[in-house]
Amino acid sequence: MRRSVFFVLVSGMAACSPGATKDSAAPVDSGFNLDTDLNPEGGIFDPTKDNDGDGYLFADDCDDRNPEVNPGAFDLPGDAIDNDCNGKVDDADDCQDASLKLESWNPYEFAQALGLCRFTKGDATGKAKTWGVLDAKLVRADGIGAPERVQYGIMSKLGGWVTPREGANFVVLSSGTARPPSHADWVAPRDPSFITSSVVVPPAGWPRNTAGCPAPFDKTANDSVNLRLTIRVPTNAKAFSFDFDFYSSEYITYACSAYNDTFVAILQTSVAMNPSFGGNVAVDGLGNPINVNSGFFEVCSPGTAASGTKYPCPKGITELQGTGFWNDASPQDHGATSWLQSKAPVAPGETITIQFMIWDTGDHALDSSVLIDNWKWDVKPTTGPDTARPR
Ligand SMILES: [Ca+2]
Ligand SMILES: [Ca+2]
Ligand SMILES: [Ca+2]
Ligand SMILES: [Ca+2]
Repeated sequence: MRRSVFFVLVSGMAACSPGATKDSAAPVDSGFNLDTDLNPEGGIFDPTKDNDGDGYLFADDCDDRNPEVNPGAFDLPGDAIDNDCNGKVDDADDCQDASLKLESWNPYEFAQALGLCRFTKGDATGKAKTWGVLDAKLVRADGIGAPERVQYGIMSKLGGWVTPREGANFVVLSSGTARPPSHADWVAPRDPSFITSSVVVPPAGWPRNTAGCPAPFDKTANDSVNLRLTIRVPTNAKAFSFDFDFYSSEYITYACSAYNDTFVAILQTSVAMNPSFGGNVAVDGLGNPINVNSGFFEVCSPGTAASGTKYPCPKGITELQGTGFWNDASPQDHGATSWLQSKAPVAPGETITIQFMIWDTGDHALDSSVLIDNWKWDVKPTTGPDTARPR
């Protein structure tokens, strides 16, 4: 009876008690004792305080005995608990991103297309202090300046085969044009390539190449675009994941050269990560970046690069059709990774910054693009960052 009594007494103070509807008709136990009945450990339970130490007072917290349940948590699907105290059990955020437009220039809509559609403020308190996006910007690789508008877009499909991993849309960033070949502003990623005059300084440690391939000639990020998000992490999240699909026109002629473009996702977190990763969480298990030299580059026509590297291309070229990363006369030009999933650690409740960015390395030609989608929080810690094929 302890549980039933608890919910009867607090029903007017905490609107989102799990099980409140089911239990509220139960008879009141006249022998109720505030100190011993409410706290399962038998300690003092104080309705004026934050009894579980999760940063949310009893009045704001729908389960003040469980630090994993509060208005700052994300609602974990399938556990039959209203983890985020919004009164609905197991309700995932519906990003309702179907109405977003290809040519959007609102960075918050790019977060929404990714699957991040809870927005909050840095000075929020009490129940209003939820997890969510605090700030969103579309900038160059140095975190300032404005990319050309055609370098970013929101798409529901690319070519004949590539569709979202979550919701109705995904984000596209490009060192060329983030437009389908049917669009008036599209420029072929190779011959001629999309070329701007933008040359900026990338994050510390970049650009770099895969071990065994030539280092970049210069240390600049050319024609860069950077979706920069500042996010308050849910109080119950220890990791997050996102999906991406990297395309490059460098295959196969320029594979393993000093020109290789890389997609990076630079994470700023309080969790210690392997410093050799250069802050990048879109890495394989060895810390290698995702580029034309990655073992994940499997959507292509088989060949051997000038470096001697063999590309078995087990996923074939079907996914390239209609994407613009395609040459009827020479199917061995262009390739992609297909959808991959990266996972990285965070500390519960902290504020992180993640910068999804891509640029041309070595010059401004031979463009690369990346599709990004399906942001998800995880209550389980990860040993990553690491990248794998999603299930
Ligand atoms: Ca609390
Ligand atoms: Ca909920
Ligand atoms: Ca839940
Ligand atoms: Ca370019």
